[in-house]
Amino acid sequence: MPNEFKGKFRVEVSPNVGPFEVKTQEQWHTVTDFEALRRPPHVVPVPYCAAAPRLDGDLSEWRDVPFVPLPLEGGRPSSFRLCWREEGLYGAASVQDATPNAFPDDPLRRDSVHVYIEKDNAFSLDLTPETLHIAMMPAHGLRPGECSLSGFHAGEDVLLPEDVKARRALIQTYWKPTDEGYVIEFLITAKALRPAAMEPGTTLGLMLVLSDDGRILEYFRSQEDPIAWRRPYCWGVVRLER
Ligand SMILES: [Ca+2]
Ligand SMILES: [Ca+2]
Repeated sequence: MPNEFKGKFRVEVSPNVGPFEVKTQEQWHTVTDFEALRRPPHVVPVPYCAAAPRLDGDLSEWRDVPFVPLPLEGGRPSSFRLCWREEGLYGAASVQDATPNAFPDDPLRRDSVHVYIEKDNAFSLDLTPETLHIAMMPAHGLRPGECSLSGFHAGEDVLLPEDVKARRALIQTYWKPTDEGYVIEFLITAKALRPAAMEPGTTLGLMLVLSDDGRILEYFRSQEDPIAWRRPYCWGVVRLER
């Protein structure tokens, strides 16, 4: 049993709880599949987009961008697309949902698109200052426009300022109802992604979650875990390519 994992976590055998536990900072995590920590995740390329997508709910400019695969669930991915430019990471979600709803106070149990990013792609065992989580939801009143948003940085609700101008400097979104459900287009700006550089070769830990009335329809991640949301080593990996 190694005493070190990736040079930053202490791994100790615990005779009391399961096979062993991993200690990060002040918390203990029981790890039942230690080999999984070493398993290289599926790396998904993110293409460069020559022209900036317009955040307007029209996804025609995404036509040639492949859908983000679902490494664990299999099946045909049909919701998420990503591309990047110097100004940040763009995304589009096309969601089939007969009952789009808007309950921004409870994003995990309602209709929502979640983006989790580990900016240093360190496969950390817990949230760190380099992780962020953005939840995008159909907005109040179900009128097209900016999404209802909540955002967390390192597990704390400090990512998205109340001030609209300051918030748009970090995250820009647009949502629109469609015949099948709704679409969301977003830009997570380079500023929000620092210190990750917007250049070819940059890798980001990434988890995408699509939730319909609290039921998860699609997941982009590399490992199953009931609390994957706070375990970046379970997330997938994307690489910016040109
Ligand atoms: Ca568009
Ligand atoms: Ca719904």
